[in-house]
Amino acid sequence: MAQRPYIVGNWKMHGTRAMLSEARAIDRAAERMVKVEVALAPPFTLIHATRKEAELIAVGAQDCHAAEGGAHTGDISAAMLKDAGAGFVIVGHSERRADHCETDEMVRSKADAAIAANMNVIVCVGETEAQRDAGEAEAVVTAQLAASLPSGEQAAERLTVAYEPVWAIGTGRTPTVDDVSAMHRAIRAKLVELLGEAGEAVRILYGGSVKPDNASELLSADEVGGALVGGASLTAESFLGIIIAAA
Ligand code: G2H
Repeated sequence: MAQRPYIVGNWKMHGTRAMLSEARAIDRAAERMVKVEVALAPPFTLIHATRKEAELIAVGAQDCHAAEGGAHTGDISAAMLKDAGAGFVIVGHSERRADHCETDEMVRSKADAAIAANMNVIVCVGETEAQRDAGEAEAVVTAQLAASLPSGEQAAERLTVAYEPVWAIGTGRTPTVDDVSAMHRAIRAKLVELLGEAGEAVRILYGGSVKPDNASELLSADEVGGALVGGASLTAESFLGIIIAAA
């Protein structure tokens, strides 16, 4: 049976408790949207409350530390996130790779930590505009993928990949459908090379300026199994527009 589209909202560093009403509204509507799998990744501070407010959608985190615990001031482990109600972790988002100098090796360690805590993981990859202009996009993305994927037997079944071209994030610019298709086919081929048959079932999301009015087109591209949505996930109205487009 074909997998349902997976639509994940990434609230980034947005949201205080006042935003829980948006999570509640998304959750209530998700009840009627059996054709789509919906998830939200609020900031750490709202994970527990979102889990309590939103009964149907999946709730996750935007990052975790690679260690189980210890003297890491200001950091948070996968087990702590799970305890707070998170079922998945996003790792390797380009904003973290840029703001926190996260390498592929660090991303892989975080993904391994999430899986060790029995959580699902969304591993993000994507090229910069300069890399695309230089004709290096596929090589960059498949190399990132090979170096960032979690290891171990459980990896494939707990893994989702998100392709997010850095130049499309929060800019309102998106690749063409043909470009998205080409990159997602390349990612699929790499997943199969790395994971064997299990790589066929790993969902590949597109992320970067997904909006209600372009979601349907972007989701129609080859091998696109859903979307990772930033700005347009901050209100129930726009996020539901994307969910409806995916249904
Ligand atoms: C890409 C995306 C969410 P936005 O980062 O991960 O954000 O939809 O705002 O481009």
